[in-house]
Amino acid sequence: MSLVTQTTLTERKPHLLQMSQYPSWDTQVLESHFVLHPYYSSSSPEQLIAEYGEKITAVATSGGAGLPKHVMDLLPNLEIIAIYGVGYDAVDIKEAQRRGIHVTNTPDVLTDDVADLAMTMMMAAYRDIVGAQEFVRTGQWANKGKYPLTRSITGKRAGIVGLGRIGQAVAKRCQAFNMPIAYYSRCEKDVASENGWGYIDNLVELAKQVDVLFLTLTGGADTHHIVDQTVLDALGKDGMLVNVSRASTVDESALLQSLTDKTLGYAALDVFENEPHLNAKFLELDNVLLQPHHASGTVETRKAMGKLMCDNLIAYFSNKPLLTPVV
Ligand code: 8YV
Repeated sequence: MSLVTQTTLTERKPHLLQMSQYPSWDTQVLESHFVLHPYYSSSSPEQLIAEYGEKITAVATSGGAGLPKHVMDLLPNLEIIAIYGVGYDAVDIKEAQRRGIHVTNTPDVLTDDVADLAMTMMMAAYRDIVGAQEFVRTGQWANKGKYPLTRSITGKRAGIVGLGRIGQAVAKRCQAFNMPIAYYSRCEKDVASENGWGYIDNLVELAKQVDVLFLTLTGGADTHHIVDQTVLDALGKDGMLVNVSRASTVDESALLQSLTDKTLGYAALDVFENEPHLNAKFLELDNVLLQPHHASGTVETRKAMGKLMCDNLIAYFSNKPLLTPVV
C-alpha cells in the first residue's frame, strides 16, 4: 500500500506514466486522479523519462505494450504497474517482485469476448463469410451463379491449448456446436473431466487428433514458439489454427511457410509478431483471417477493463487492497 495518506488522491495526484492510449472515459478518470505522462505518444520519450522518471510512481499500460525493462529501470520510485489486459508477459514480473512493485491486470471481465472472437473467427473461416460477402458485393452472385461450398462447423474436433479461463470459455462454446473437445495444458483440469474434455499431454499428438487448434494460453518464455513446425505439420493441410493468445506462442516463420505451402490449411489470427506492423507476407495469403488484436475490443468489455485498471490504481493510492493483483 502507498505510504502517503495525509491528503486525498485527487489533491495529491501521483505521477503516472501512460504506456498505452485509452478511450476518453478512462483518460478522464485517470486525469482526475493522476498527473499523466503519455509515453506512448511522446515525441521524445527519453526526455520525458529524464524529466519525470524520479517522480513517477505509477504506470498504466496494456497487455501488449507492457513495460520494457529499460524503462522500468529508469523509474526508481515506481510502486505499481496497472495492466489494461489479462496478459502480463510484457512486464518483467520477477523484477517487479524483486523491487516490491505491485502489478495488477484485468482478468475475467474480458473472458467471454475473447472466447467469442475465437469462435467467430473459426466460424467465419469454415463458412468463408468474408469471401462470400465479397461474392455478393461484387455482383458475382448474379453473374457467376452459386458460391463454392464451404465447410461445416458442427462436429469439427476442437483442440484447446491452455485451459485457463479463456480456454474453458472456448471449450464451452465448442460444446454447444457438438464439437468433440480435447486439450493440452500443464496439468489435467477437473472442469475438463467433469465435461468430458479429453486431456492430451503432448501438443503434437493433440494437433494430429483435431481439426481446429485454439491457442488460449499465456505468452512469455515458458510458451515461446510452443507451436512449432512439428505442431503445424501435425495439424496438417486440412487443419486450422486460431490464435487469440500471443504471437510469441507460434513460430511465425514456420507458420507463414506452412500457409504458403498449404501444408497447414488455414490460420485465423488476432495477434502477430511486431504488431501492428505485421509481416507483409500474411497479406498475400488467401488461407488466413487477420484481425487487429481486438479480441477484448468491445465497448462493454473495454469499459469493464478500464474501470478495473483505474479502480486498482485508485485503491492502491488510497491504501485499499488491490482488486486484481498479479503480484
Ligand atoms: C489487450 C490483451 O490488452 O488482455 C490482454 O492480454 O492482450 C488485450 O486485451 C488489449 O488489446 C488492450 O490493448
